[in-house]
Amino acid sequence: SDQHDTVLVETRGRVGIITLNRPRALNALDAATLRDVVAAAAAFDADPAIGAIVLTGSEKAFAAGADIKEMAARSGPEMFLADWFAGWDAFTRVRTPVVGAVAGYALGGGCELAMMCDVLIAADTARFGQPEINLGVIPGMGGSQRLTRAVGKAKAMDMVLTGRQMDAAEAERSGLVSRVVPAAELLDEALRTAETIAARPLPATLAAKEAVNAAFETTLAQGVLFERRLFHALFATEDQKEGMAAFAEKREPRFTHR
Ligand code: CO8
Repeated sequence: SDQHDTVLVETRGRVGIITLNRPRALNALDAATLRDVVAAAAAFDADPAIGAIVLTGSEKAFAAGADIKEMAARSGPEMFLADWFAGWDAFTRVRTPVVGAVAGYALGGGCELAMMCDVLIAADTARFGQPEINLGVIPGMGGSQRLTRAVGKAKAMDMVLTGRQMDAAEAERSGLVSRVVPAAELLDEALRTAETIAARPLPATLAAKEAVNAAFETTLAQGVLFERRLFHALFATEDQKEGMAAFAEKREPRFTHR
């Protein structure tokens, strides 16, 4: 396992694991964490031996927000000229599917980072919130947009305007997370899910992620057309031929691209 300043990076089979590791700051996301998470994710993305990524934190906190102490004294022009938080966009450009595994606090930037993951699994201890309003600001890493798309206007307005937290059950009810599991099973469940994804034919996996993400960027007609063209393109892959032949022959497929 590889040591960075703010994250632990390891691989298990075809799964790359990134663990936020600033326990004394409840994994608050400072500039060094941004650098390390993006670098680790990009390295896994470039590694053909990795088919899925798990991003997780600690038992107590996935991440308790952007690092407030790092930002507190900055001026408006400084924030603007540094384009504070823009670096996180690189995390959303990772093509390899990312499974987020959240236990404890996912607040502010922590909630926003969780929402950048593709599949989000929560421990029953997870708490999600956008408390920035209590600091005199608003979400700055996409929360007002991704939370609204995830849970709709009613819940998003409620959370962003009051700063109140959602527990894991409400997060699942609201469609913010894919599944809730007992805290002791969180990492196993996330790893199993990532292994499942990593075992699927890679061209279809990458196309599937692009197609779902297109739903957030396009009209319905454009999105449906984009999906259909990707679907057609997959007929140019060995894995489509093998997958459909294996079905007809009632045997397990042997995929080329994984
Ligand atoms: N930034 C920096 N340090 C933090 C953060 C954070 N977001 N969250 C916790 N820490 C630090 C604490 O300061 C404390 O450090 P120290 O021991 O040196 O005092 C340590 O982590 C442990 O935290 P607590 O002692 O507070 O632990 P508790 O268990 O008592 O409380 C809470 C846990 C409820 C999560 C509490 O820590 C908390 O409320 N944290 C802040 C939550 C928050 O507001 N998050 C949103 C951050 S803002 C954001 O993400 C979007 C951008 C907005 C810009 C804001 C500019 C000012």
